Amino acid sequence: MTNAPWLACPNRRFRADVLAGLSLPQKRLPAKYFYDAAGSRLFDEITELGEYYPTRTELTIMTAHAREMAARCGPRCLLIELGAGSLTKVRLLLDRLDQPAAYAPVDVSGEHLRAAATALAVDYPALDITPVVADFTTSFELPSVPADRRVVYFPGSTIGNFDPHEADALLRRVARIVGPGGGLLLGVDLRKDITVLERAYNDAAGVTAAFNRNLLVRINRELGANFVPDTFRHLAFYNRDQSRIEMHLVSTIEQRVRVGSATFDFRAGESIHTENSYKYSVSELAARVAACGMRLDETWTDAQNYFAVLHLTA
Ligand code: AVJ
Repeated sequence: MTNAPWLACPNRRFRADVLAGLSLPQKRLPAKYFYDAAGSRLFDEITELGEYYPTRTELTIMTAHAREMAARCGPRCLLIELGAGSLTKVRLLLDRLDQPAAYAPVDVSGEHLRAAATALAVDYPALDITPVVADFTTSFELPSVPADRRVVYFPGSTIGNFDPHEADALLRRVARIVGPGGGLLLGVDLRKDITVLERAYNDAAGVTAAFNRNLLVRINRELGANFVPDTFRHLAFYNRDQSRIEMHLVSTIEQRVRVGSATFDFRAGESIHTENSYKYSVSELAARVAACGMRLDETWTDAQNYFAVLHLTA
């Protein structure tokens, strides 16, 4: 396992993004900042909730079809995982891959990634594991190992966190990273009954609310702000026109908040838009992906058609 010395000045970028986002007429914060150590733990808790079907459903699909997926990846592939998190799903793939050249999980949450990679190395002693601590929406360095093919594994419907034009840009970058003939194994949450969608982001135990508010806790700690998280209410709903779940933090009172030396005023009821989670249909996604230079090779889904895993070729 090698170390990742890059990721320069992460706080400066965080500060700039927060100040810019809170200055917009509709205040917003980038969802990628949810994943500090506490946020990553809370997200792992979300994946265990009864209401949150995506992780469980994707795991079911992966379990049922891991052999075919690994066969599609081919022998001696370099597997690059984007937004790797806790490295749970990839094990199903690693168990079936034919002599993988290396595995490079990429994630912004450095501590969390390193701990997960260390645990993975215990179970896969022969595997070359190179964790890359980086924001995969910017350029990052990959290990230069000889491989027959490069495959990007992008599970969890993280693609859903990107606005359509950003998703296109990311898909084009993936096509470039893997090169002609390379692959993309993409997990995506599908459109479905709105009550099922909304329940998944409004769990009874309040874990998603805590996950959402933790962003303010993180801003307080890392940027010297004085948010009172309890004065912000968790709001999550499905926006039909945009086919997306929106998460917001709604100020319950009129207040002024300081972030470093800047101040921001909130009206009672004013929100910070913290996340979009777009829901796709397979045909729409296939069209998007085709426009980005890849073709749909295979689709696997669950019995309820809640979630899909796609194999695409660049
Ligand atoms: C990590 C993108 C899959 O959109 O469902 C879970 C994160 N946000 N609950 C999602 C999330 C609120 C999430 N993904």
